[in-house]
Amino acid sequence: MIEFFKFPSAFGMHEASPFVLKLETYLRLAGLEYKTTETSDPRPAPKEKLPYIIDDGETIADSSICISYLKEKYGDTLGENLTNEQHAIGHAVKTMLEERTYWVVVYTRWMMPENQKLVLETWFGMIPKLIRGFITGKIVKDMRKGMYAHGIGRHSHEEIFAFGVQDVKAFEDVLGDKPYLLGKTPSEYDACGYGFLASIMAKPFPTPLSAYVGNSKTLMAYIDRVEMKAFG
Ligand SMILES: N[C@@H](CCC(=O)N[C@@H](CS)C(=O)NCC(=O)O)C(=O)O
Repeated sequence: MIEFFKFPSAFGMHEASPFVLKLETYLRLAGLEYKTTETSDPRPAPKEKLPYIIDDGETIADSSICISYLKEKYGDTLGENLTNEQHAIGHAVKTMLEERTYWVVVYTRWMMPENQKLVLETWFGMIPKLIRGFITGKIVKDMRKGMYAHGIGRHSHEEIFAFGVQDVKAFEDVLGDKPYLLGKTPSEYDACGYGFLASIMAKPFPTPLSAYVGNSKTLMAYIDRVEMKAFG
């Protein structure tokens, strides 16, 4: 059976990481059986990040590489009716969410002072107080460095959220009045769409971006629809 490695649930979500939530949603939409192992520490993971899976003794890391592996091994029933053009649109939307919108989520959780406090208490509260500040200080510093290297960290608060709103608006426009991103049935791209939109809507982190999504009937209905289909 596929062994799926994820973070423990947090903030009232199945999973707080958009990438982990994406892969779990894919596993469920594809009807693949898996067993979950929760870990708070991604450092022993093959790429020092979650998610990853172990299947038949093979370890595969990175949500997209896991999905390619699963499609190859178990068949791609979700995407079988999609045209090359639809795959290209799905790929572009997915890459937008993962390579840019993701950083708006990182900024939201790690750089906005009230959210950072909650994240550190939730994820690192179990570390003895004496050394906690030292460890979390280094994590936040590394996160800030990563954001600066990516480029998002060079923008103002307003500019960062303007980018985020542009992204989800683009998602909303591609979705239109279809039930799923590319048509009547869900595909791997909906696993990604749900993973990111649900992460943006995590209750404890209100932002201009969650306000935009929360005010969009189309996006809120979409989140509910994919959630219901995958998690029931
Ligand atoms: N490209 C990777 C990204 C995974 C990723 O960034 N995971 C984050 C959580 S959202 C992580 O494990 N971070 C831990 C760390 O960087 O130390 C994927 O698709 O799986």
